[in-house]
Amino acid sequence: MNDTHDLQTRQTIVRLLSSMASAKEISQYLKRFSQLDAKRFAVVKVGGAVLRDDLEALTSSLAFLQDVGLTPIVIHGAGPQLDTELSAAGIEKKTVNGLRVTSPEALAIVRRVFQTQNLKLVEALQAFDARATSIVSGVFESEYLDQNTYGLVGEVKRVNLAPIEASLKAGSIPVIASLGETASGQILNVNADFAANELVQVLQPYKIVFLTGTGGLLDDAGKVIDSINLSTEYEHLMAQSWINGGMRVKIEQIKDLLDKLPLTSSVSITKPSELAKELFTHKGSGTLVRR
Ligand code: X2W
Repeated sequence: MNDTHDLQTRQTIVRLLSSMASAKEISQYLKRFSQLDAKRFAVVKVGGAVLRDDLEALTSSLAFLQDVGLTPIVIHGAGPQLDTELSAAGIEKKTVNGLRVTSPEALAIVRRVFQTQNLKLVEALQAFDARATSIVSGVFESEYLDQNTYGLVGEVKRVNLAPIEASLKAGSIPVIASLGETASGQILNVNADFAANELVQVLQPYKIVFLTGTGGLLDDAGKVIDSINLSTEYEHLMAQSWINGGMRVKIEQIKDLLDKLPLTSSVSITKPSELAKELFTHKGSGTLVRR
């Protein structure tokens, strides 16, 4: 780290400290996170929309974590970018159960777009003096989900941690694209939320963060819900008529995921600019889900 960057970092930390919470509160969280094994700190899922709309806040928030000695593991999608590029190539969009039906012609574009989006984030981080490693293959060992229905779409069978561990060992943020490959080397398109869930089950991290544009799960008035305790509120929440289809699925997926993790793990849904606040303050910012 050079001196200018050092100074910038200190200024950023001071600004954050004074705007967010007491120093005592922040150091409590810092201490807790620092005691975790590097692999078990946090998995951060970044949707393609966030890469498109909020790259600067995303980059500075991730770089901030590295500045304070914490290395998140980042897994990203590229949904909206794929929509744009496939449509420009004259390939009509077709989804079944929310998954993109992927032809061989589409896959060539999917691979290119994932590469581009992955490098865009890695380069943005590096321009911010953060260390980041591009990982676009070799993590998600997959099989065809159902070739007749979805084409070249994968279901993750095994997660290979070696590239992630090598990156963490070098103190570099692993930035992983959600592409899978079969035992015979066929690349497959994998839904980024599914890939993140598989990764989380293997790593068992303390924090799982979904970064979205909305900044959290929204209530009937469109306000971010602060926290959800699944052990006491799940039934009540699912009985609410205002919980729409997409949100219902999201809450169910989070419950399934947390059921497979230690009780100390929790899921946060927030936006990039609020990441530090969500991680380092009692009040948080976004929706905290625990069980
Ligand atoms: C997704 C992969 C990208 C993704 C797709 O083709 O859109 C399948 O549907 P977001 O931005 O996180 O939604 N794959 C099979 O999940 O990106």
